[in-house]
Amino acid sequence: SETPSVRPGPTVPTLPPCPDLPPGLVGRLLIEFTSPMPLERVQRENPGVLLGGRYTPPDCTPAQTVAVIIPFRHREHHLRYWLHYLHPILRRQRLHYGIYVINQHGEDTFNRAKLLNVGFLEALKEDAAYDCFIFSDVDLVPMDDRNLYRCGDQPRHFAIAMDKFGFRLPYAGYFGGVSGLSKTQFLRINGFPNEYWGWGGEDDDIFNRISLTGMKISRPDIRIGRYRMIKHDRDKHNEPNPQRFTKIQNTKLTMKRDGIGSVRYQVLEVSRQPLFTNITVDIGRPP
Ligand code: UDH
Ligand code: NGS
Repeated sequence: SETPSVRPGPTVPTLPPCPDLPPGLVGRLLIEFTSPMPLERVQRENPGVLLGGRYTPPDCTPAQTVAVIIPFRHREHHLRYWLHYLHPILRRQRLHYGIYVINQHGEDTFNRAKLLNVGFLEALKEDAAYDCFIFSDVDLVPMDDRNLYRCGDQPRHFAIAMDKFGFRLPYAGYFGGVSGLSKTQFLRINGFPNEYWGWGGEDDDIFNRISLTGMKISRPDIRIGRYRMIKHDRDKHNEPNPQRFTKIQNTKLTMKRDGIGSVRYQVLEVSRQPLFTNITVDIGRPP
């Protein structure tokens, strides 16, 4: 009798793991928002980015798959600067990543944290391999590429030294701007609150969720966690939420029922652009 011969298939070259400290970082960066930034230019300068804003390093295998989630409405010109600066930085950081812009449909009151919950779920629908989630405002650009956009054993706060706060943390429990949680950490806190309509407090609620589940915020060195914010006026339909002060007193009670397990929304459009995936959602309106 004959034994079936096992024919070796074509050899798939396996890349070595990416080094813990990416080579070729440049450190402090010059960030400015003066001349306008045409999207065509940003596309031309980032030919390695795949449709939908996906990227994989050509020379190594990263340990994590990172979804960058941006809450969004009517900030196209901020997004162009963000893409211009961030794609080269994330590439130098040797990240395997995708960019998801979560665009709130309609003109009802804005809800940042609910959009971030939507981003978590929708990114996972696009690629079940995502295991690290970076939540970034569209108007915040890091001034140092050593501020690595990846997850660790504790939730991470990246935007700790913003120009508008004199490059200092405004208060010890500040968790706004840019933050990162692994999939496990995000699920442990039941995701983010869905019930903060309008400006303020949702980041403090997230901070409370993290503390209440016994986790600790990790932060970069203050000299590295520097950010420039693109100056802007207050948006329409994102007025300060008068309920925010009482709401952040009640996180312990509300986090069990309000979070990733209870988020309701309707996806209206998923559009894969050259430098990002644009997901337009109806998230409803305040009760
Ligand atoms: N966002 C939008 N569209 C909106 C509102 C918010 O895209 O209409 C997103 C965007 O990613 C933004 C983030 O939500 O970066 C946070 O909202 P924000 O920029 O309004 O919050 P911030 O604290 O500003 O930066 C509040 C108003 C400050 C007015 C200062 C006037 N000098
Ligand atoms: C706190 C807000 C946070 C906000 C932070 C910085 O007071 O949501 O200020 O705001 N918390 C409450 O309102 C309860 S900033 O200076 O960026 O406008 O992120």
